[in-house]
Amino acid sequence: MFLSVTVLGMSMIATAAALIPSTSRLDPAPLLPGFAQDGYAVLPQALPTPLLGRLREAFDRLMVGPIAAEPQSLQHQVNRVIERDPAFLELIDLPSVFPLVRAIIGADVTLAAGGEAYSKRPHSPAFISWHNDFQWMVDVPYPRQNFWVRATYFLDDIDEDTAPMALLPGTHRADHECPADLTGPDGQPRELPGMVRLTGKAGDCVVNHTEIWHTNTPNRGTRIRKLVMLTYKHAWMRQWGDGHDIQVAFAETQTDPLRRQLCGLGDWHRCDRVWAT
Ligand SMILES: O=C(O)CCC(=O)C(=O)O
Repeated sequence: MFLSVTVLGMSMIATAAALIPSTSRLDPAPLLPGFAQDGYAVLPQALPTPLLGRLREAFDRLMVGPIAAEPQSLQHQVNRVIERDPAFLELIDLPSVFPLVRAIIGADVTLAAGGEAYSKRPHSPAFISWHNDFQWMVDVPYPRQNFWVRATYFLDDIDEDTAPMALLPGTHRADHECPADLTGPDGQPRELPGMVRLTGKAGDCVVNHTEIWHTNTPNRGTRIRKLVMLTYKHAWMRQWGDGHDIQVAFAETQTDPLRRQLCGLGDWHRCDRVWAT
């Protein structure tokens, strides 16, 4: 028995926003019920075309070194991308995505890390199987509150063969962790009833609750899968360490109050309840 939760919502792409012009400011209200039910939302064409072009250029430039150093790695990763190119920095408060993140987390929203670029090579198995992101935490009961939200930007089209992330809608509300038997003996994710593969077009964005059960899938295609991920949290949580965390010197270069807050500046104990958002 793979799935014992009773909360598998199946509205899937019903959570998707109606097509929106990517330069306009997103109204998050219509998306919130679907996000609460399913644990994710799809924002088609969230990236303005000129920004998508600059992101692609920056992504390819940043990946040259890591790919040359370890060509056989299943996946290559560059951390703290917002510090490395202004195109990535633009994503942190993007009007077509950030209002949803702000609405989910709340006024004390901050970045959980400096953003990651991920390059997954063709003809490669899944590099990670079914999990919820804070599965390793002990003594934090389920169902869990919304700790973190992740925004994943597609820099190229992603079809069923291009290693789409897959998830099980509604499992962010499960009363237990993601079971180990969702992974086969070969370490690869099993096919599960109700699983949704997050395919889409270049420029799309997926926002997900990080406790939803999710997995990578094999890249059976001939193209590299290119994603950029930003994660957000409450101000009272620590950033992810291990080279992911935004450097204070970089944060101090920001002048916009919201960006300074997002980069972790300012007290987390704002007893006056005054936030930049
Ligand atoms: O990149 C993917 O397809 C999934 C990544 C994932 O599961 C994770 O980072 O937690």
